[in-house]
Amino acid sequence: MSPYTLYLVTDEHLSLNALVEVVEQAIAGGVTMVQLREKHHDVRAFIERANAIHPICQAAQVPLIINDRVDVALAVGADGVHLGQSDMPATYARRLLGPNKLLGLSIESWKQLEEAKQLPIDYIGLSAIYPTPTKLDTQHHWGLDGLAKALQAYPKPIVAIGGIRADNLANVASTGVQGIALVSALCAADSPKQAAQSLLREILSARE
Ligand code: TZP
Ligand code: MG
Repeated sequence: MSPYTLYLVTDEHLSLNALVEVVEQAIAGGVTMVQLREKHHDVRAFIERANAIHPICQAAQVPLIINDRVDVALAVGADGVHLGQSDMPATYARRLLGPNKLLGLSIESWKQLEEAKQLPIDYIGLSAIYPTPTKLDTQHHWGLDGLAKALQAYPKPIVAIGGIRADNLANVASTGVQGIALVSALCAADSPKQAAQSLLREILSARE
């Protein structure tokens, strides 16, 4: 199974205890990748939160990706970084991270997707598939058609993100996209473990 298959992106509003609980449960339910996404914490708290979930990811051999910050990823020995368009340029990030860390980049337009073909990255996050209350400033909504065209246009793995929930996940997965990234469908679930189990089952059966 691709490591991108069921990709948990953590909700920045979770307390430290709740974050640990969500990551533990989501991994127990089958998530294949975890991104620690922090937008408002200072760097010290970011490192503290990364250190709290890193051993859980390591024990399960689930890669831990750090959002935005190459320095935090290097400091805690995470498995990779996910960059946005206003973060450190991918070429610099690759130089600092070396060849073996995973590097992802959020793509919000066709122009950015074309540019990404030349960059030293491992995958792109196609942002956003649908509008979502989790991130209110999304620029472009790709929809299923845009996703299908992006899959034809871009040679490396694509992770779909934005507004994907239990009721539309099968449609997204049936495009053949390599990964599906979710914040609220996992972090706001009553049981992140059960949510991960059933979402993973749906992805795998939609791909058949
Ligand atoms: N990037 C694009 S949309 C998004 C991010 C981080 C949020 C996705 O959250 P949800 O709750 O899965 O719609
Ligand atoms: Mg970012």
